[in-house]
Amino acid sequence: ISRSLSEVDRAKIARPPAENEDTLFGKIARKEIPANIVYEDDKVLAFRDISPAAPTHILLIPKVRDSLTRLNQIQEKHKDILGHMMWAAAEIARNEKLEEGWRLVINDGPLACQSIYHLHFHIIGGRQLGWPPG
Ligand code: IU
Repeated sequence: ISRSLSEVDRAKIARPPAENEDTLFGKIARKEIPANIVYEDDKVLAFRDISPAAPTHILLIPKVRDSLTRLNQIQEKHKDILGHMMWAAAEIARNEKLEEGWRLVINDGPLACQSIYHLHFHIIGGRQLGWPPG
């Protein structure tokens, strides 16, 4: 059973998302399901990762996915929201007092283990991080 479950998981990860296909993060952005929100404005939402990889592990998403499924798919029209997300990430890191060091991660696509196709930045810190990542 565990083998077939992991095959299902792998299939989900590998499957290219349809543009109109909703994700968990769409539901969180619309407040249809709860999340531990740490930052919000009209464009973006940030909440704590349910399975944290470090003492601070926050996910930052655009509220409207538009066609922002993964970084590989960005278009010129997304430049403003991407700049805003970078600014918000730094603001959140400052709020979390991560000035000694933190990491901004985007897992882009199957080989990078992207599992949810609504663009998200991982804000990770609060401990000594290793390099290179796995
Ligand atoms: P990834 O880069 O697509 O692999 O990141 C997805 C993240 O979403 C991952 O760190 C999960 O722990 C996290 N997550 C979550 O916070 N809440 C959930 O209900 C689910 C995944 I499913």
